[in-house]
Amino acid sequence: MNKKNTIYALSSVYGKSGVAVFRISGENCIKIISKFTKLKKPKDRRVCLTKLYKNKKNNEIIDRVLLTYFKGPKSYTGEDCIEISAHGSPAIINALYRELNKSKLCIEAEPGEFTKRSFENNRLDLTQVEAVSDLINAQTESQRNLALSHLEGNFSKKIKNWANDIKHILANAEALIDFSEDEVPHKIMEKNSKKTKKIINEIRKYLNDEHAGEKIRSGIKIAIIGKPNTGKSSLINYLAKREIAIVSNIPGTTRDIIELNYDIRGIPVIFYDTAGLRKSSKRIESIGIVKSIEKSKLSDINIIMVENTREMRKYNIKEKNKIFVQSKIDKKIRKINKKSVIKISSKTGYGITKLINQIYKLIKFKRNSYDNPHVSRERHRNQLILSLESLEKSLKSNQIDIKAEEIRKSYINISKIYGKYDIDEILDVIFNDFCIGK
Ligand SMILES: Nc1nc2c(ncn2[C@@H]2O[C@H](COP(=O)(O)OP(=O)(O)OP(=O)(O)O)[C@@H](O)[C@H]2O)c(=O)[nH]1
Ligand SMILES: [Mg+2]
Repeated sequence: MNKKNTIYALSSVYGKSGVAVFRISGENCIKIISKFTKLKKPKDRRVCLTKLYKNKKNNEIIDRVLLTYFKGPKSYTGEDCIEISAHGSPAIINALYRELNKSKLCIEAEPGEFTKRSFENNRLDLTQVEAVSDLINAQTESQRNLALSHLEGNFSKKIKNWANDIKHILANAEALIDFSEDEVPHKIMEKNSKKTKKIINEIRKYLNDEHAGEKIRSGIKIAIIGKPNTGKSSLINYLAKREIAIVSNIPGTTRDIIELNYDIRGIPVIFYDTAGLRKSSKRIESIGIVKSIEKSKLSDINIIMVENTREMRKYNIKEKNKIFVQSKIDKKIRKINKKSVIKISSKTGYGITKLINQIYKLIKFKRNSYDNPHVSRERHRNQLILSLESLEKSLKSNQIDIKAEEIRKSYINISKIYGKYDIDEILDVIFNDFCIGK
């Protein structure tokens, strides 16, 4: 990627819409404004209503637009930027693409290139770059909250504080190597150990969060399992408010896993309808059953559909990860006489709210993800663990040079979270998730 190129992209979705937003970033912004408009000197961060000309001499207009100029470095990318809000018509969008291309003043941006420049120009750190992508992909309140908190820098502030403390510990350790003991402050070793222990405890406590952030990002997995014909597919259809799964009174109807994305009071969950569990001689059904068992193991919660207490004993799943449900309660059936078994009907909707409340009870997170943001990616967690392990090793050694080496490793690993060291390979992974215009 050539940093000197001025780039442009449609930042809103292509098609018919109220407004189509084009974004331009780079040193040719002013030239572009003077080529396409009659504006004399655009003011920084001021919106102006103006005509965009295809040809200024014969007053050939592309559209009447709102144009905002952001002078670098105080812009999203850190470079001169323009945002053009045109009418959202495919014809106008196409004309703008054509004319911007023809001007040779800018080239079309690659996915995530605006944000990449923002990172390169120190406008955003790596956790904030990731948060931009998460915010765009956010479907629920908790995802929006978490992404926004990371974008505001709350998470990296926390990490940078630890990194800063580790850097000081490292500086002290280096001083002990380079200078004799009477040249350095009194009891510096003890103070270093005390500080290290404090950081270790804080990071350990912080990581003990049931992976809430990662779950908020990717959705909480809930498998609906049980014997054939117990009403699993009927339940997922009721929740989806449409027929996403085939329902029949023939046991063994469902074979493939069927997914439903769902929002429980802002928390994203994914329900999985699975093949009924039984011994089957049919090949395809058996494959489905193997998949059901795998899905059940990989899920955070299992909704287990049962018809009697005997069936309940078969499921060896932790208490906090399972909910027993008896369906078809609208029919004349023998009700299971246990309060813990939620009785529902997928025909009338009876008991479904109770079931959703019970799920919410199991999945709601203690920590407020905005003010005290969770680790939202495995990448962050892995780096924190590496950093923590090095701190622990540094405490175990009595040799100051080994101590210093471990503290340095700890510092490098924690710094990689917000992007200071060897970040090229991480960048490629992150920007693969981006869309054009961001
Ligand atoms: N009256 C009534 N019938 C239900 C209810 N839930 C399911 N059924 C019926 O029970 C039969 C089996 O329902 P399914 O939802 O296909 O059961 P399943 O557990 O998905 O079955 P498999 O896919 O074979 O494992 C169908 O005839 C449904 O119409 C309910 O709440 N009330
Ligand atoms: Mg089914």
